[in-house]
Amino acid sequence: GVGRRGRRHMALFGRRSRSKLMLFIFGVCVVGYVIFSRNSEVEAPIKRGISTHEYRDKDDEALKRPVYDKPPLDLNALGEMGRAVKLDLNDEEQRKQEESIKKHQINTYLSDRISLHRRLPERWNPLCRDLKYDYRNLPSTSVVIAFYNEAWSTLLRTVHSVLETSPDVLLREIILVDDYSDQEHLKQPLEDYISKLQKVRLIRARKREGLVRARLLGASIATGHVLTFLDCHCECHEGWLEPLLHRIKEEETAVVCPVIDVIDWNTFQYLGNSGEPQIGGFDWRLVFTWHPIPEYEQKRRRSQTDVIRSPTMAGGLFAVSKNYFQYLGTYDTGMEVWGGENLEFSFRIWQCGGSLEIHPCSHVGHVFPKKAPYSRSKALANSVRAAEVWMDGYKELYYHRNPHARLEAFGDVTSRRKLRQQLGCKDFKWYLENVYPDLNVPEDQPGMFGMLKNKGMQNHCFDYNPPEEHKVVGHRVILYPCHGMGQNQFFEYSSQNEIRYNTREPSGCVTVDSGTDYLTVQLCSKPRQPVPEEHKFVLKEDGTLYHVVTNKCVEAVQKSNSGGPAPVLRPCSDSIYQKWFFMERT
Ligand SMILES: [Mn+2]
Repeated sequence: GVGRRGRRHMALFGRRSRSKLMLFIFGVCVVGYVIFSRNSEVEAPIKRGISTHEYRDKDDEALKRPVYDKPPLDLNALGEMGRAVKLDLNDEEQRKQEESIKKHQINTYLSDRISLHRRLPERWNPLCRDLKYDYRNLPSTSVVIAFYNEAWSTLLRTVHSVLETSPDVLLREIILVDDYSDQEHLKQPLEDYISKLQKVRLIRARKREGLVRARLLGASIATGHVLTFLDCHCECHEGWLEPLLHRIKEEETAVVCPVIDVIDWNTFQYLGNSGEPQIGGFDWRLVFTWHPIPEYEQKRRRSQTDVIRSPTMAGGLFAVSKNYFQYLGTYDTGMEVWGGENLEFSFRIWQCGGSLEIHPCSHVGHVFPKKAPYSRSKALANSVRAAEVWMDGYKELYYHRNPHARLEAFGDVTSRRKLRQQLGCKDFKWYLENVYPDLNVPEDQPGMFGMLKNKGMQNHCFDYNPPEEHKVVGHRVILYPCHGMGQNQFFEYSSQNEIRYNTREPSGCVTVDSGTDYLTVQLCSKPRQPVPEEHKFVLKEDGTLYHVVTNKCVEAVQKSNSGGPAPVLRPCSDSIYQKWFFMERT
């Protein structure tokens, strides 16, 4: 039964690892905090006095009961069933709405007018409905939600949605971690509000800790077998929790993410869809990326409701066995604020013997803000820590594309490297070959990457600015004063004769803009696929850049038909404007 299982886990790894984790937190972070425990249930390993026998007589419907039922459905209520909302506002109200967007990068003016208990439409794969769960034997979970100056309604909608969609028998508690917010509504008013809610606890950091240490603070007082981390502006879909816990019961070394559905920051429309979710990757700037599920992974899965292996996680939302999280070395507490910690954790999970998965039947809505609400200034140091500990020689591919990262003070990583050694983790080559074979791994042969400079036109380099963050193709390559910062002036000449724009993933390849003499960028062929002839340029010993298909050479011209200097295809000559060379840095 639930009770016996709970106690067994306590005996096995509950108390001891928890106190270790506490010591760790105190030792490393030297953090003071206050705990507001608003209900006494957390002390008892068994929630409520229901015996195994009584459970057995009830059907799944009874076991599925959430901590709280949602209020009766009012289809006319604003935003009900995840519908988009547009308010009819006068000037004054309009001004207030704009202000709220400025402050939170989320339309919290509108959020405040939507029920904290609204329902979401059913958007999961219909097959998910047929999955049965053994509620009596699933592990319990503590949901940890860290926040910093979060708006009232987005935070509390998250809390209510967890309480109203999580089976009472599975949810041990919700732990809210206040990462030293200074806004008034998060002080006494929040304490008063949650004191009326079952199973909700609040813990406050005594100084700004950042996401990583704030989450660990929450984890340190968690009593559930599984830690489920959520962001503080989420809405859980019915049935979101069971698949995560089921998978962890089945495989304790699995770290499982829900499908993250978009909630629009301006209309609060729920944009979940029941199709196949995307998985996580990264590019060589160590920026997280989304991708469709690769074919080899589709073949591995036996059913559409099977978990999907993912090379990386987006960051905010996942469930992990508390015991396994501890074994893996929790988080890198040397990481500040946020950014980069998701990739570090992803590399560590895979390289140290675990697996990172997305469960297609677990859906959680997340409000993606208009833009990042607080500084990402620490994200660079965090990424460097990830590269230094986990990427071996491949970290050079990152540094080549981000020369300024070499200068970043990233602190001491000795203990993290030691952890890697102690756990006997595999190397990054193994990770790339086995977990992320679709990622193009640049060759970066000496002298064949960096800025592509012209000999005749002084200090002018190939420059490419993709139209959007998520779309690499479609613009023309221009020439621009060389800046040596990598990024949009970074190109790599491959052994397959491509000029690759591969700071992004998937990478782009320079080719001729058809019907013109200008150069543009198209997607490169996939790893192990043949290279299209139009992508082939021969960089000769004398610096000539010869385009094979057109039988022309790349020349720097001062005035292109779009105005500024650009590389164009011209009949080959001895002109110094047709001579090019790579330079790593200025
Ligand atoms: Mn978020």
